[in-house]
Amino acid sequence: NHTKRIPFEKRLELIPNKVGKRLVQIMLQKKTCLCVAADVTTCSQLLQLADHVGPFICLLKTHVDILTDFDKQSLVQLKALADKHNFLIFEVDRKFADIGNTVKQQFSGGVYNIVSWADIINCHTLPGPGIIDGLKEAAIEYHGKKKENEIYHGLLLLAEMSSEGNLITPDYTRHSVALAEHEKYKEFVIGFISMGKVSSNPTLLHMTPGVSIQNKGDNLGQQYLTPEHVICEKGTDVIIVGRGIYQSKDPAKSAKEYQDKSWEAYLKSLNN
Ligand code: 5IU
Repeated sequence: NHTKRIPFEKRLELIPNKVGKRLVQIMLQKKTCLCVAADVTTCSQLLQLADHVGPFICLLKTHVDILTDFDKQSLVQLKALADKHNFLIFEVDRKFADIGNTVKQQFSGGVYNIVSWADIINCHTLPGPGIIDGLKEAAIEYHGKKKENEIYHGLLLLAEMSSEGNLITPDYTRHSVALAEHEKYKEFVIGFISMGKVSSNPTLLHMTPGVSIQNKGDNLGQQYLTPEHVICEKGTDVIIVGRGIYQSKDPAKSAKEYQDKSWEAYLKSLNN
């Protein structure tokens, strides 16, 4: 964590995955390190939130299985909003955690058909490398037999969690980092969900949940740090903010505030 931060412009040239590249391009264009966690329960709330916070974010994280009225048409509209405001969609809800053969089906099948609309997904590393292989196969099959470096999906590995008492150990994190850094996955794995920088490989992105300007935590184990702390002290790249934005009176205004704080912290961390 003591290595100097490399500017996103430099990292952009090194990142092999298309989604990872696209994300960093958006961050630079819009000057934002903000991902909004849209944990709302209806499609209309989701679309409204996406439209309000869209201008200020690089990424929108969804939990499709908490929507009471999920329908595919709303996803088409969500995609249109992503194009309108220039952000990517991170379907994180699954945190895939099963064996390769099962996650392959969960990713590409079922009512959600995640492979057809999500740009970024994530998974636990608990099952071992087979989980990455299964997801990668599904991504490649969906896009037809193109060259490997044309995979149009990015996978984040869950290297650390924000919740109090979670069972992830430093050793588990190190193994997750080793998987992400493996040559075999460099076209597909774009980084981590972690509490800060866990790898010095400049092609891997770090995204950190448990971020709030106002609060210290909730009554179900969530623990919060400020945008500045996770970017400057912990060295993360993207902050993930849920309730701090969608529960505020004016989500667009709050999103702008988090965007500004995230970008200021990024610029400050370049000089650290
Ligand atoms: N999230 C966490 N912590 C984690 C992981 C995911 O908070 O370790 I992995 C998700 C859960 C929620 C969002 O969708 O990030 C944080 O939302 P709040 O900002 O509302 O706490």
